[in-house]
Amino acid sequence: MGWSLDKRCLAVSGGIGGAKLALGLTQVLRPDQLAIVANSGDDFEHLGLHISPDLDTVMYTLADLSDKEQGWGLAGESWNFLDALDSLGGETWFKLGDRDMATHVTRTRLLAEGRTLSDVTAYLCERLGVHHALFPMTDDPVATMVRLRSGELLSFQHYFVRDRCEPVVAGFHFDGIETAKPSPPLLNSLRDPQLAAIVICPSNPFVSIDPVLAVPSVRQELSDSRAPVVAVSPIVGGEAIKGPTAKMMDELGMPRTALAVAEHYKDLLDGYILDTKDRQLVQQVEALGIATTVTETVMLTLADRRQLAEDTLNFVDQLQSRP
Ligand code: FO1
Repeated sequence: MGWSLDKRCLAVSGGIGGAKLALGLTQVLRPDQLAIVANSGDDFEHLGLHISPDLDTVMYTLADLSDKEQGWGLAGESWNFLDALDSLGGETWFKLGDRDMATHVTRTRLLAEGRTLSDVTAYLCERLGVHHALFPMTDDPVATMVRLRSGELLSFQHYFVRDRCEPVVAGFHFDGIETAKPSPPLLNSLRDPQLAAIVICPSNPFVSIDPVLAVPSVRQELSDSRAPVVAVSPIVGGEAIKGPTAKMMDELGMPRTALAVAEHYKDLLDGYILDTKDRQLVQQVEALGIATTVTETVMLTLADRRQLAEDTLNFVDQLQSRP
C-alpha cells in the first residue's frame, strides 16, 4: 500500500459501524496520518450533563475500552448510579454506566469552564490514551431531530433509544446547522495539502454522515479538496449490519440497496466500496460516475477492520488524486 508517511486520511464517522472502520484505519495509519471527524448531532443534554454519544463511541473503541457486544459504552461497566437514580425516580431510559458517567461529568465540567467540544474531546482522548486525532464536526450546538410521518419532531435519542427506532420516519432536521461552523480541527484537516483520502465510514447516512456534510462549507471544502472521497456502503445485501439504516430507507421510500446509498452521496463521491454480496451493482454505481471496488466489508474481527481499512486505502491509491 502506497501510503507514504506524508499522506493523510480524514475519516468521517458516526457511531458503532463507523467506529469499526475508524479502528481499522488506526491499525494501518500512524497518529499523524489519520484524523477522525465524528457526528455531534446525537449530542444532547441529559440529567444536566452534555452527552456526546458518537464521539464517545469512537473514543472508547479507539481506546479499546468499549463494550464489544453493545458497540457503545464501556466494557465491564457497573450500573449503581442508574439503580440509585431509578430509586429516586430519575430518567433511566438512557443507560449511563458508572465509569461512563465520569466521561459525561468531565465533559460537562470542561465545557462549563468555556472549553470547546473539540478541546474537550482532545483532552479526554489524551487521558484515555487515544493518539489519533478525533474531533466533532462542529463546536456549535447541532441537534438531529427526527420528523415522523405523523408530523411530530422527535429528538434523536428519544427516537433511537427511548422509542427503539420504532416510529416511522419522514425526514430529518439538524437544529442549529445553519449557524454551525466546521470545528477548527476539521477545517485544518480538510485544507491540509497532504490530505490524500477522505473516507466516509459505513455509518447511517441520514443521522450520522449527513449531519457532518450539512455543516455549512463542509461540502464545498470536500469538493475543493484534491483528496478523493470514498464511501464504504453501510448496506450489505439489502440489510444494514446494525441499526435503523435499512428501516429508514424503507420509510423514506428508498430501495434498501447499496446503490441507493451511492445515489444519496452521489455528488460527493469519487469511489464507492461494495460488499462482495453486492457485486452485481458495480455497473449501476459506475453509471453514476463513481468508481467502485468490491471487497469484504462486514467487520467481525479486528483483522477484518484492518483489512477493510487497507482495502479502502489501496482503492484510494488507484483513484487519481483529483486535479
Ligand atoms: N444506545 C442504546 O441503544 N441504548 C442506550 O441506553 C444507550 C446509552 C448510551 C450511553 C452513552 C453513550 O455514549 C451512548 C449510548 N447509546 C445507547 C448509543 C447512542 O444512543 C448513540 O446515539 C448510538 O450509538 C447511535 O449513534
